[in-house]
Amino acid sequence: MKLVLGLGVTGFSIARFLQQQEIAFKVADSRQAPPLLAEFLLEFPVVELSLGDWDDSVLEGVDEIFISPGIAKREAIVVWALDRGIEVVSDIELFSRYAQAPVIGITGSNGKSTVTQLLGEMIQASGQKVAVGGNIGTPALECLDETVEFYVLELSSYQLDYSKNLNLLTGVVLNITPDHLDRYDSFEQYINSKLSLYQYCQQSVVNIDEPLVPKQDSAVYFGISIPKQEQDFGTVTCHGSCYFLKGDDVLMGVDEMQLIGEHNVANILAALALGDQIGLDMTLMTDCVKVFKGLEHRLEWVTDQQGIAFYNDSKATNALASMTALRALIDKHENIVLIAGGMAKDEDYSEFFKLVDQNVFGVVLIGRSAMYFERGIHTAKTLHAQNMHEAVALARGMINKGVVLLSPACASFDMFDNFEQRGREFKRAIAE
Ligand code: UMA
Ligand code: ADP
Repeated sequence: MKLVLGLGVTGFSIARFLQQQEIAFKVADSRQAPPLLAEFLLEFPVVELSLGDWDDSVLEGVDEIFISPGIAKREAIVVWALDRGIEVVSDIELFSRYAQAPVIGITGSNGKSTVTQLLGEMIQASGQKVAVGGNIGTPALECLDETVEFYVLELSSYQLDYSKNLNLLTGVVLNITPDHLDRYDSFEQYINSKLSLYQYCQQSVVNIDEPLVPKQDSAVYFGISIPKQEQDFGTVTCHGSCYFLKGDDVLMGVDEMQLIGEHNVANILAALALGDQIGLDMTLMTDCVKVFKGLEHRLEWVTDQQGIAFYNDSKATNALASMTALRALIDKHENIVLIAGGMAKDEDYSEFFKLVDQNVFGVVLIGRSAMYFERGIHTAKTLHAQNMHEAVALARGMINKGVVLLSPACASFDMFDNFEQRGREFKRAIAE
């Protein structure tokens, strides 16, 4: 008997898959009312379901557990299972046992979704059938299909932690900065979790600018500077213009990409390196880059209204992500008004405050962290708003020309369901 732990989208996809395979299973979730409960009861009326505080009796007769990534290793149920010698594995590992086509794995602290989506679009443009999934949103098991020719999976450290046997054609750890430290005993543990991806890769792509990723023989490298070897990817600046390179070959101008910011230059280089490694045509890939507009809520240009450009960067839930967005905009715009705040992370915001003070004209503060941010910001003008409509109205009133950027540097749960809802409210407020 298998046990499915967690009834979010991952748990649901595992249940569906096991049912299809006619493998017996039961389900447990530590929440009394997990998000997909009603749908589950409708679709699986006779499957045994345990809700609420973990109880070790649920492990009786279980020979393997398929676990959702949101459940930490320190949770009692995981500790009990491991004590009893029961295997605890991710949905990604289950997926790997059945996937017939090559799988490309993408992890890192930032940029995963952007690179995953762009590579998916490149493969699709090459006329091959591709399925894109994993941490980006669609659970990997939902992607399984015999007609698929390539799988591109975004992998979180949580998913890697519960995996032991993946089979990846190639993969990349884009970058590593402190994140999810509530789940790890140390930063080193988080680094090792990310780096574990490479042990499953037949080939690999490595960011030469990321000192935390060890150099590897036969890897393809990417980085912002001029490539050292002919198979590597980088950039060069010549007479004031910057170009993407493979070895010595100029691929396209950086100003031809739709995305903005140096972080996106790195993301594009990573996608080009992965695509090249799996044999995609270079012109076809650069054509994709030229039209790729990025994902919703990631430094997404919304509209220009009377000289003010609005950007939605609701996905920026930590200081570093918001600093990345600000750095992408400050060179091009003089007046920036930032909408920030929410549930602050347990991290040091001092560099973020410094960048704001040096480069931002005004800040509209929202959410629980508003007073904390107010104390940290000294020279930029600050205002407070109770909701997104008020925030947009106040931000618009602060400048005649320039940029209004929603980049909260905080989680959204104090005012919104998730970062997507926060971003959509921002866009609705602008439209109204
Ligand atoms: N939870 C419980 N008890 C349980 C099970 C879950 O309290 O028994 C809680 C978890 O602590 C967590 C929440 O429920 O706070 C959701 O966890 P989950 O594992 O059930 O989540 P899913 O709905 O299955 O979604 C997961 C990923 N979520 C997490 O890793 C927390 C989704 O990534 C992913 O898109 C989806 O699988 C498909 O692969 C989200 C995410 O926030 C976007 N990921 C983190 C990130 O990107 O930083 C890693
Ligand atoms: P992830 O899926 O890893 O969360 P996304 O592609 O969704 O990453 O981007 C989320 C945010 O992370 C972006 O809005 C941007 O602020 C920041 N970001 C993206 N790519 C990078 C990168 N290569 N380096 C640093 N920050 C980045």
